[in-house]
Parts: sequence; C-alpha cells; structure tokens
Amino acid sequence: MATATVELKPKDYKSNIPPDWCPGCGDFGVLNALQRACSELKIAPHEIVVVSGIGCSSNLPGFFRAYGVHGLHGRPIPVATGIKLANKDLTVIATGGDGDGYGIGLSHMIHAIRRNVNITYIVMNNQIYGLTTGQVSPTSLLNMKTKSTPKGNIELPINPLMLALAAGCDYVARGFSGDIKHLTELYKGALQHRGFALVDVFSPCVTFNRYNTYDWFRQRIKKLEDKGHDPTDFVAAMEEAKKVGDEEVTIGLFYRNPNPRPPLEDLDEVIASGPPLVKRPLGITNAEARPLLEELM
Ligand SMILES: Cc1ncc(C[n+]2csc(CCOP(=O)(O)OP(=O)(O)O)c2C)c(N)n1
Ligand code: SF4
Ligand SMILES: [Mg+2]
Repeated sequence: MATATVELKPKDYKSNIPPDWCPGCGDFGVLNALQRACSELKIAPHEIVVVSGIGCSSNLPGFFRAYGVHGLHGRPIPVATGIKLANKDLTVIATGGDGDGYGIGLSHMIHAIRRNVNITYIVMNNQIYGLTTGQVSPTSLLNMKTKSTPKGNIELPINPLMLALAAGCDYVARGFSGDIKHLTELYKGALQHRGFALVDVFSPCVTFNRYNTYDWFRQRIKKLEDKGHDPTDFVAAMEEAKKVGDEEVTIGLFYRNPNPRPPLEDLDEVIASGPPLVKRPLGITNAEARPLLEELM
C-alpha cells in the first residue's frame, strides 16, 4: 500500500460526477466510508484502482476519484486480479453487488481467496437485484417476497462469510452502510491487510427491498466487538458467521488470521523477483511490440 505525501480530505476522493443512486440508497454510505478510509490511510487517488461489475452498486467507481474500471456483470475480481499482478504497487479495490459477486461472479471470489490475491473486495449487499428493479438475489432471505418471488423466496440464501472463511480468507468483515464510522475502520483493516480481504456491507436498497430496511437493521444489529468476539479465533468466526436470519444481524471483524498466508505477489517467482511488471522492460523492441498492441486496440 503506497501512501500520499500530501494530506487529502475525504472530499478529495469525490469525483466530479455526483452519484445517481436513489436518495437514501445504502451505497452512499459505502462510498462515503471508502473515501474516509483512503483519506485516513493517506493513499493517494492515483495509486488506487476501483474495479466493479454491473449493478447500481457497481456504478461506484464513477463517483470515486481514482482510477476505475466499470466492467462486466460478475467480473470485477478477474479484472482486479490482472491489475494487481501487472502493478503490485497499486491499491486495488473490487466492488459490486450481491447479485454481481455472490451470484454470477461467485466462483471468482473463491479462487481469488485460494490464490490470496492482494485486493480488497467490497460487496454492497442489499439482498436484491436493484438495477434490474427488484428480483430475488442470492442473499435474499428465505420467504422474502420480491418481484420475481411473489409467493416468497423458496431458496436458501448464500452465506458469503462462511464461504470466504472456508475458502481460506484471512480477513473477513461485515459492515452496515448506516454506520459509516464503524465501516471506515473495517475498510482500513482490509486495505492494510496483505492478501484477499472481504468486506460484506449491508447496504439497504430503499426502492426495491421493502423488508431489509434501515430500521430493520437497526433493530437487529449487534457488533462483534460488543460481544467480546476474538477475531483471531477461526472457529468462533465460523460460529458468528453462521448466524444469519431474522433475529440478529452481526457486524464487525469476524476473522483476521494472526499468521496470514503470503499474498500471491510474494509467492509468484516472477512477480516477487523485482519491481511491478509494468515497470520492467518488455524485452522486445518497439517495432516488435507495436503490432501486438494494435491487435488489442
Ligand atoms: C451477463 C449479464 N447477465 C445479466 C445482466 C443483467 N443484470 C444487470 S445488473 C444485475 C443484477 C444486479 O444486482 P446486484 O449485483 O445485487 O447489484 P445492485 O443493483 O443490487 O446494486 C443483472 C442481473 C447483465 N448486465 N449481464
Ligand atoms: S434501486 Fe436500490 S440499489 Fe439501486 S440506487 Fe435505488 S436504492 Fe440503491
Ligand atoms: Mg443487490
């Protein structure tokens, strides 16, 4: 993680495009907390790349002042992986929604964890497909009525935290976009972690999810730190992650491995052997490189 030499305020991480999310959308809090975290860690905008998929949440890179890629549905992680491998000096953040990351793109998360790609993955989990106007998502609760499940959801929701823990993720956290201060701390931990870090964020869709509202969360949220949870205890993290449903919603740092695995960039012989690949000579002449590049344009 590179650091800025000048002091930057959270507002310095705002792009000149104002967010077009519905008023009250949880994604405002997700963006706000990320701006604060980068400011507090003094990571300069030109050293950050935010990569997203498709969805309301995936519009986030456009509103954040840094390099950004608004990619394909479910594919922020492969793109983020490529960027990190090409330039290990960059702070690479993958973002998107629950449909994007836990539906169509789920396998990418598991493999990136297995490889321990050094990126932070922020999932704006509103338990619905927002952009496509309110269909059931992989994290919609059982029996939830949505546009595509008028009689109630008959499928068990996916548990992203348990999946991440089981795959070997060394930093697993969940926040709530209605608690920006708390979320900022979870992001800071994730950005400082060398390896794959997952921050799942409950980020209410005020337009299409009439069930999991801010009030619904506020009545149920319990913070792990208030429960005396030890984030170095893997079994306790699994036990806490198991608790999803209607009664209690747990947020906080579930797990941080006290003996984290080295990230991919330290293990790959070529990448580990010197400066970022983008800063190394190509080993071929410009004349040889030009036709290869033209093929990609
Ligand atoms: C390959 C592909 N399949 C389906 C779609 C249609 N689509 C766009 S966004 C989306 C789901 C968005 O849900 P989520 O990722 O949870 O984001 P949200 O809008 O809720 O933030 C779908 C199914 C698409 N764009 N591309
Ligand atoms: S539809 Fe839902 S997720 Fe999309 S911008 Fe509006 S409130 Fe946010
Ligand atoms: Mg969603």
